[in-house]
Amino acid sequence: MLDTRNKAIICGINFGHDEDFNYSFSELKNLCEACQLDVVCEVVQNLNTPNTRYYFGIGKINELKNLVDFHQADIVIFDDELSPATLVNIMDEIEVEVIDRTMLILRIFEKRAKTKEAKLQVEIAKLSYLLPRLVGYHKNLSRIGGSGGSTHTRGSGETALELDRRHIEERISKLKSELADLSLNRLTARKQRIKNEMKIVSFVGYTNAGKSTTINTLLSVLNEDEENKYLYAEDMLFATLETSTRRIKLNNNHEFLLTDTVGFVSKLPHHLIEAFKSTLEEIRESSLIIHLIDSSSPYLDKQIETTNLVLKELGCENIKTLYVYNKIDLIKNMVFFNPIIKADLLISNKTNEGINELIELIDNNLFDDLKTTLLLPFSKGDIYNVLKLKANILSTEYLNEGIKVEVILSKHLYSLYQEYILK
Ligand SMILES: Nc1nc2c(ncn2[C@@H]2O[C@H](COP(=O)(O)OP(=O)(O)OP(=O)(O)O)[C@@H](O)[C@H]2O)c(=O)[nH]1
Ligand SMILES: [Mg+2]
Repeated sequence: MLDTRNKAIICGINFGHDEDFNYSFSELKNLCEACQLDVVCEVVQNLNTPNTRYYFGIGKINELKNLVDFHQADIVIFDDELSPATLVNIMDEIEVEVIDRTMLILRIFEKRAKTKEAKLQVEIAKLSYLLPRLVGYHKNLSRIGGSGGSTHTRGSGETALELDRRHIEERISKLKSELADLSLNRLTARKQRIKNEMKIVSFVGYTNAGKSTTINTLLSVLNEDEENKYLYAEDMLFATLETSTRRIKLNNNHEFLLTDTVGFVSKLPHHLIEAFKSTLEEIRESSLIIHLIDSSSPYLDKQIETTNLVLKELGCENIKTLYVYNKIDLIKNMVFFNPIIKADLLISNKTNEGINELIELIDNNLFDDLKTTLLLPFSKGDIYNVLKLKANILSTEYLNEGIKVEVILSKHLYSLYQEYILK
C-alpha cells in the first residue's frame, strides 16, 4: 500500500519536555522516510496528559480533519502507541488511514525482513499488535480498499471480526511454533560455540550508528574479508534485522566472535522486542558489548539512553560495555563534543581512525593474558605446537635443557603449563 510515496501528516503531543519531544518527533520523521512517506504537515499539541477519548483534544482533532482535506493526505500517524479504543475514536473522525508509531515501525521491519526467522518474528509482532485492534483495522481497510493482508474479511460486522480474530490467533500459534523450531537450531549453534569457549563480542547501538560498517572495516583490516563475510550496511533505519556472527582471529592467535544486531530506536514496540528475543538473547551471552554511537547525531545523548534502556530490558546491564563513538570524521570541532558518557574510543570508518585501537581495546578486554617464560623439555614439542596456534610467542631460544619460550598466555594456558614456567 505504501510502496509509492504517500502523503503523511504526523501528530504528537508535547508534554512540556521540548528536548524529548523534538527527539521523538524527528525520529518519527525518519521513520516515515524509511517507509517512503512524505511528511506534508506536522500537528503538535501542548498538553499535560493525552485526552482519554481522542489523544488530542477535540478542537485539535477538528483542525487535523481540515488539514487532511487541505493537504490531500493519505495517512495520519501518531507519535505514540494508541490504545485500541482511542484508535477507533480517532478513526471515527478522520477519513483517511490512521496508524501509530508502533505500526509504522512494524511496517518498516516488514519491508526489511529477509530471512525466514526475521519474517516470522515480524509477522508475530504485527499480528499480536493487531489482535486487540481489529475493529480499527477493519475501518482502515474499508477506507483504503485494502485486501486485509493476512486476515480474512469474509462476511460483515461481528462475524467477519470473529472470523478474523480466530484466524489470527491460530496463525500466531502456528508461527510461534515454526519460530521455536528455528530458535532451537540457533540454540544448538550457540551451545556449540560455548563448548568451543569462543568469546562473543556484540555490537549494539541505535539504528544507523554504523555497527555493520564497523564490523566490515574490522574484517577488512584483519584480512577476514572473503566476499560472503561482509555484512549488509546502508544509510537507512533498520538496515540490519537479523543477528549475524563473524569469526575473528588476531595475529596473536586470539579468537573471538563478532555479533551484529538489529539497531534500536526509542519506544521500540514491546511486541517486536518480544518477537526478536530469541535473536537478541545472543547479546546476553556476550563477554563484551561494544555500544556504538553516531557522534554526528544531534540526539546522541538520547540515543545512548535509548540503547541502554533496551539493553536493560534484555537483561544485559551487567555485561562489560565499552562506549565507542563512530563517524568522528563528521565532527568539525571536538571542543564542542561533550556526550553524557565518556568515550572509551573515538573511531571513523571513513578515515580508519581508531580502528586498530578498537581491535586492541577488544583484545585487552577479552583476554586477561599473562606474559611469562617457559622452558619446555624437547620431549614436549607438542606443547610448543599448541603455543604456536593458541598463544602469542615473543621469542624462542634452543638451550641444552630444552626450548625457552617467551610467550603471552591466556589464564587457561598459563595454569595448564604452570610446571614449565622458568623461575
Ligand atoms: N561519515 C561516516 N559514515 C559512516 C561511518 N560508519 C558508518 N557510516 C555510514 O552510516 C550508515 C549506516 O551504517 P550501518 O553500518 O548500516 O549502520 P548500522 O548501525 O548497522 O544500522 P542498522 O543496521 O540500521 O541498525 C551507512 O551509510 C554508512 O556508510 C563513519 O565512520 N563515518
Ligand atoms: Mg546494521
